[in-house]
Amino acid sequence: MAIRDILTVPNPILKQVCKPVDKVDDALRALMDDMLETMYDAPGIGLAAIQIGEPVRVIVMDLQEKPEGADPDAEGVKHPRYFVNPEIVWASEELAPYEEGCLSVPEVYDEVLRPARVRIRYLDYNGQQVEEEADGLYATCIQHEMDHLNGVLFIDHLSKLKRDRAVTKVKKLVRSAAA
Ligand code: K2U
Ligand code: ZN
Repeated sequence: MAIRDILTVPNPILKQVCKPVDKVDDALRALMDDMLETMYDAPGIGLAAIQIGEPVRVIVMDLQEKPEGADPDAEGVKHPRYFVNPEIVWASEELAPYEEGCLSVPEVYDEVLRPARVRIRYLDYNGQQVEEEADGLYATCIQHEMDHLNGVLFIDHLSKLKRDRAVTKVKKLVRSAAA
């Protein structure tokens, strides 16, 4: 497993529409392992393959849910999720706001409105088809990550002024980190 560099705006690679995966094999599982290690290191709760420069329709996630009755201060129990070729097959008309952030747009946060509940279909780590409903943070995060697979960032849902300010802020942040 390896921790990979996370691309940041305005890298044009992040605007690519990612390609479906042909086969869930050991090579793809190695990529998903790298994605998960990179996400935990960031830290984040979701990551799309394009964020480490791999233009394929793959997402990893760990919402760090604590099991019922667990010690609130205990180290989060890991609950990794893997999504290959994910599709949204239904979305509620009801919308829900969430203060989003993004590992590719560091230190920028703003409210985005998205469908409150979605039904998703995907292949899991072993290539088995899964179909399930998501709500709350799970619904927000999967929609945020699926936007990445279509070259869309959460700042693309904001005004041009806010988007331009976000990109300027990240460019300054990256420049000062490199100095
Ligand atoms: O795509 C990414 O960069 C991963 C995001 C996932 C995410 C974005 C918006 C809302 C929920 C999840 C990162 O994990 S950003 C860090 C973060 C962590 C918890 C809640 C919100 C954002
Ligand atoms: Zn993101």
